[in-house]
Amino acid sequence: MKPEDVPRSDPGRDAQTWHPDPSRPSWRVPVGAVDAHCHVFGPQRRFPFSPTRKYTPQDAGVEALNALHRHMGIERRVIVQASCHGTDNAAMLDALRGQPNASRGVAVVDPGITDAEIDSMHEAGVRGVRFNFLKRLVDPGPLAPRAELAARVAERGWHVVVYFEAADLPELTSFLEGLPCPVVVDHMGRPDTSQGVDSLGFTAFRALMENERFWVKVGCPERLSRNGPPYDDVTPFAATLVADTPDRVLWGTDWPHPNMASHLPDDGLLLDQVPIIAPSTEARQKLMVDNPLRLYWS
Ligand code: 0GY
Repeated sequence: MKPEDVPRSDPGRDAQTWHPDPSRPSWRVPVGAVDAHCHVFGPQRRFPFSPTRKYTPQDAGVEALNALHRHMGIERRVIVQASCHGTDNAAMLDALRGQPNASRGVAVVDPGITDAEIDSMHEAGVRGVRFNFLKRLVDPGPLAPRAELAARVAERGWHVVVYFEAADLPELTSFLEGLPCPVVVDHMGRPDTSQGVDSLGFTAFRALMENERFWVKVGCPERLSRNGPPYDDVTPFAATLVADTPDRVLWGTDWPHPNMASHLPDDGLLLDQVPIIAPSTEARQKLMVDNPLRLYWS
C-alpha cells in the first residue's frame, strides 16, 4: 500500500507538499502550453477548507502557482477543485478571475446547484464538473444525481472529470459510458503500477479509451509510482496512452501535490517526463497545446 492510500482519520495540517526550488525543465515547452491539472488552496483565512475534508493542505495560493508556471514556461492552466475545499469553489473561481484568458476551471458542485450558479461559473471559466470516487477522500454517494447533473452541464458544452481507482473501474464503467458528454479521467485511472501495462486492469482502461468521448490525463507519476523519481515504473503507462490516443491526452503538474507524504515532487523533473512519454514534436504539441485548447478554450 502506498502511503497516500492509507485512510486518514486526522485531517491535521500537512507539511508543505511542493518543492521550494523546482529545477528548470531541460527542454523547451511548446508555445501556449497548458497545465491541465493543478489546484489552489486557501489562503485559509479567506477561503476556509471543508469541515469534511480528509486532509488539510498548506495554503497554496494562486501567486505561487503563477510563479511556478512562469518558471516552467507554461502559459495557461486548468484549475481543478480538490476535495479539501468540498463544494465551495471560491478559491478556484478567484484564481480564474485573476487571469481569465489563461485560466479554465473544473468545479465540484452539489447536484442541486441552480442554473444561475452554473451560468456564473461558466462566465468565470469553468468548463467541467469533477466526480471524485476515491473513498479515502470523499463519500462518493449515489450515481443517479450525478448522471442528472452531467446532463445539465453537457447542455452548456461542459464535460465531466472523473477520479477513481483502477479497482473501481468495473463497477463504474456503464455509468461512465452512459454520460452524455466528454469524460476526462484523472491520473490514468490510477493503474496499479506494480503490474505491467499488459495487466487486466490497464487493458480494461485502454478498452474504455477506445470510446471517443473519453480523454485521459497522463501526468501525476509522483502519485502512482512505487519507486519514486524519476518514476520509471509509471512511464510505460503514460507512453502507451499517448501512443494509443494522441488526440485525447492531457498533461498537468498536479501542483501543489496535495495529500502526499512520500516525497516532494520536483515539478521540473515532472515536466521532463513529457519528451519521454511523447517522443515526437507533434505528440507534444497535441498533449500540451492542441488537445487542452480544443477541450477548454474552443
Ligand atoms: C489530486 C489527487 C488527490 C487529491 C485530490 O480532490 C482531491 O483532494 O484530487 C489525491 O489525494 O489523490 O488530483 O491532486
